[in-house]
Amino acid sequence: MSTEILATPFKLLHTSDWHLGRGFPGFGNRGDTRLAHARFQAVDRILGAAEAHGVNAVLCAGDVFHEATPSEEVWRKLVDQLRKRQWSNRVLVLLPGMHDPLVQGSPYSRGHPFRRALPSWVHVVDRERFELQLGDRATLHAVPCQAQASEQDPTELLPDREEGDQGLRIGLVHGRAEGLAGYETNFPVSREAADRLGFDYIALGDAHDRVVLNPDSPAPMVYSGTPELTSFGEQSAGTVSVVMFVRAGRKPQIQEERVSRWIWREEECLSLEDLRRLCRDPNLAKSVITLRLAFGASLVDYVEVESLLEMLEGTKTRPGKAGVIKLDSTGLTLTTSAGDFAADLPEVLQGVVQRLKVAEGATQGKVATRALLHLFRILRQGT
Ligand SMILES: [Mn+2]
Repeated sequence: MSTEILATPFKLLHTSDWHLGRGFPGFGNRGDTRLAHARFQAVDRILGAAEAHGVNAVLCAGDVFHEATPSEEVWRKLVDQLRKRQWSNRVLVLLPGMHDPLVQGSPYSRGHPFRRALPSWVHVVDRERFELQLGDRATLHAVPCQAQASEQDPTELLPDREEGDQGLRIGLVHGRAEGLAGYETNFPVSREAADRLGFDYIALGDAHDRVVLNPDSPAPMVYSGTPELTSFGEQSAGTVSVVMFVRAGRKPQIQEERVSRWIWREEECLSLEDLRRLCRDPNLAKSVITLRLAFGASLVDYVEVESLLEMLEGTKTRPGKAGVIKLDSTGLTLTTSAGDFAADLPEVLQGVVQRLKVAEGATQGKVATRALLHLFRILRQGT
């Protein structure tokens, strides 16, 4: 194959696993809607990045939607976002994945109102051997998922390079490559497919982390990863790949570009000072946090803990400093001591405090401790 320099470099933006319509019920109502909305916002940034880089094509390698039959609200939102762009020399290709396979009733099926509403520059991989000419030098070959599970390797349906074919050949499939957790259970993907079949690049979807399968091979197979994280376990998600072909027959340059906004963090505070430090963190507003508290606090400290948590979580009248937060305070204990209350308390209250302190050691001890906390708080407010 010749290695002539292309008159103009050919550029792709590869993304996958948008999971539009995904819910996040573990984060409460506010967290759920913010994180669901964040996925659409990521799509806007991806489309913007495609324009900024002047790519010829954007490939989304499956799991565009979180479900096979997303609600009209979900697919219409995507349509609205796409229709805001007026692309004339750039295409977007959407591939059905495991979550959103091409099945009956799918928005990808012909005749579905989603298809009719899409702008003309959006292409849907709606047949088994999908082929699309990208500019005058490249051809895209794509294979859709047609079920939520299958033992078939989708790359087996990709055509081999024909003799004398000097063009760029791009593959687009969704599945789990050899060596990744879960391989062989669903849509297994051979790591050698690009090499064996004469592809210049195979864009993969399914893994949410970014993975370059064969970095030393001239024919890269890459998972771009999900553009916005969906869980705490995802270490290297949040990017897209900008792929530039400068010379025919030579390995493309692959640039990783961050598009995620949200930072997912699992935090544990083992002291009040840890919690104070977290509250000063400049990235709180764009953080999705699970916060575990595991320390004992005196009455004075406990009151501060409560106000810091209120600041993080927000109230009905004030937004929280944390973007999304899920709190586990089962490890927070309240300890009271003799010096918690002023010595000049009215006699009747001193008696109450003493009786509650005795009650703390009894079977209903927790109730007594809460009562002491309430009394302490009321007395502080009064001074
Ligand atoms: Mn996925």
